[in-house]
Amino acid sequence: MTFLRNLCQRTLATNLRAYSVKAIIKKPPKILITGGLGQLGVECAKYLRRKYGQENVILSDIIQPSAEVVNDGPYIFADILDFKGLQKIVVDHRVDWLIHFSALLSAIGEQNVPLAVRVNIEGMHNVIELAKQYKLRIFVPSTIGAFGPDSPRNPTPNITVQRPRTIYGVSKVHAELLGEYYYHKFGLDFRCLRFPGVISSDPPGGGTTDYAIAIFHDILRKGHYQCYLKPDTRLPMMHVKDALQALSNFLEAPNELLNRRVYNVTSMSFTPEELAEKIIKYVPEFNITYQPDSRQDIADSWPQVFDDSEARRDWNWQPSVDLDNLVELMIKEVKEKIAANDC
Ligand code: AKB
Repeated sequence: MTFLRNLCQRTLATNLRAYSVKAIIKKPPKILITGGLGQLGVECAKYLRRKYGQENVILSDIIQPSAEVVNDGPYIFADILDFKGLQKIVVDHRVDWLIHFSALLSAIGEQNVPLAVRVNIEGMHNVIELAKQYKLRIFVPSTIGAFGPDSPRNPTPNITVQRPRTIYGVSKVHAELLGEYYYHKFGLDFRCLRFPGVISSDPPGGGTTDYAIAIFHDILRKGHYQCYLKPDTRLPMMHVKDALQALSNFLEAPNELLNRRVYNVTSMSFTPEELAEKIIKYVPEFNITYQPDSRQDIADSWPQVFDDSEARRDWNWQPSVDLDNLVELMIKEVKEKIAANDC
């Protein structure tokens, strides 16, 4: 009896050891990030390299990278409009996951619609076919901009009327639907998060929510900010730290947990006036003026409060940065950025 019990315990221990060794040596995914020199790419690469190893995350774009980017890890040229070139990269680097950031944002897209169609729509066709051919897991960000004036704005649920009025929004609805279609038709592991305005210390890149980044840069440099939205324009927002946390948790979430391929995520909602009131605590002498331009029409058609309860329920999404933390973090991070650039 004792012999049998000892034998069972030894077998169990061996199995457990084998299991944990297997868990430890599980091969990390090889990840390719397109549009890597946009707002999210560099920070995303840093975040995922800490998790999966420096060599396993390849940043790509068609732009010349800074020395800092090159020193941080693998960086390659990749044109999302060149299908063959993308095939070569996936084969040469044995890519498993694709994070497709390349896109023209809402305000800049309106200034060059043909280019937005090429980059946002044709580019999406290429990467989705690529992901299907090579059985890649593919992440494509969508946005609050995928909603329009007919959508409920407060709150905006996961499934509702969309009908956006910008080419950016139209291209994102197209990406969402195409991804869902490839999932149902071909079993493609397509994953998509609808992000609110993402706030990071990197300079803004042609979006409508970018006032919430520009305000910190202008106030800390000049003590004054002229806002292109009205003071009471409420929009959903999140700090980049939360955006990357959401992206990474969602990419790792087991398929069985996902009831959808596209989820809303958010952290908070505020107006320029409310943001300015918080900033005054740190920079009491600053001054803000308002001169709304064409971006006001875009903002007025977007959600004010985003309902992300499905993401919270299905894969346990939880933001960690609220408005108070956001202002504190941004003051610190933008000060550091300004100091580094002035050196
Ligand atoms: C934009 O303002 O265009 C983007 C977005 C909300 O997708 N930041």
